[in-house]
Amino acid sequence: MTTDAQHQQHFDAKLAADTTIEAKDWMPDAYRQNLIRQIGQHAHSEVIGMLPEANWLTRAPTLRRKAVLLAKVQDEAGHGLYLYSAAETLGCSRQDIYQKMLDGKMKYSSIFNYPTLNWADVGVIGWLVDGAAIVNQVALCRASYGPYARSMVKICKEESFHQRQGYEAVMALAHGSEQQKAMLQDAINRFWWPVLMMFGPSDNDSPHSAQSMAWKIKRHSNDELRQKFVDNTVPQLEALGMTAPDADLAWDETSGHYRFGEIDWSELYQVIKGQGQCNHERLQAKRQAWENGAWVREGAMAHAEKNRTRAA
Ligand code: BYC
Repeated sequence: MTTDAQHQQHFDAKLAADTTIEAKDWMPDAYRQNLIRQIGQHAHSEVIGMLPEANWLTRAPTLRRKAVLLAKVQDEAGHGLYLYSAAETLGCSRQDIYQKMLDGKMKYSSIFNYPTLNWADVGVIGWLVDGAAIVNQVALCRASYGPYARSMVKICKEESFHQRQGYEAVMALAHGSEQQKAMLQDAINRFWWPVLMMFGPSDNDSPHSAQSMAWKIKRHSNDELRQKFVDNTVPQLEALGMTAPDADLAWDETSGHYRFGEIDWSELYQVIKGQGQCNHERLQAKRQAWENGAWVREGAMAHAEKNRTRAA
């Protein structure tokens, strides 16, 4: 008979050999719960993340921009689906974690609690928000849990398209009228710091990081990924002729990285606690959509039941 100690030994050996853990493999319960937490939050972020951009679907400046944005928003729903499916392989129910999100008992990314006030915000989301998401998710392609890592590979390919369409949209504004340039700078000013907060609290204040890194779910710490994002993005900002709202942002020859100012952590914690500008509005929109979709779920379930009875 295999004992828990032997199971644990086998699990540890797989992690040490960088072999993925699969759904049917034995895994410590804390590893399973931690994954449900992270993947669930990640899935919720994808579907809540559709809302700020969807706000501009009816007001996109051209038909081409509208078609591109529609495709992007639809991609985000697809990302949610891959991630809810990955979470389900761990034994949780999709409906249960979705309900926890609707009840405010499970988190989603802080970034989606900021409003999209003008068209430039949509470009900035593609460029900066998806840009930050890629830095985080490329690392997750090597997460130790197979279904999560594989979903990340497909998601990263699509995010990469999203990031480029965002950059193309902001480039058009950066080469436009003085009014368009001002609109873009305003969007960057509002989104810059919240985007840096997407990477989570600093390493010293991140309760999950050490264990998640030991389990090889996270391959880099929150601060490492944040730094990588800043290093990637500042040259893009300069190419656009725009600035970041950070007087301390400067190239540091010695470290070979950009130095940046102190993040207002109290703002991140306020937003995470549900007290951001749009927390209430976002959850309200999702609750409403859930209620409005009741007839679709009932119809789909009745259809499935009918097929089951026929097959029996
Ligand atoms: N916002 O110990 P920590 C997208 C929470 S969607 C909210 O560092 P961890 C897109 C954290 O969950 C892409 N909560 O945690 C979609 C934890 O709370 P609990 C979204 C945050 O897990 C549509 C507590 O704070 N990407 O790109 O080791 C349109 C302590 O933190 C945040 C993902 O979801 C935050 N920013 O590390 C456009 C990536 N930061 O559970 C674009 C997947 C921290 O103890 N997730 N918290 O209650 C991760 O990589 C990790 O979960 C994090 C946090 C780096 C976010």
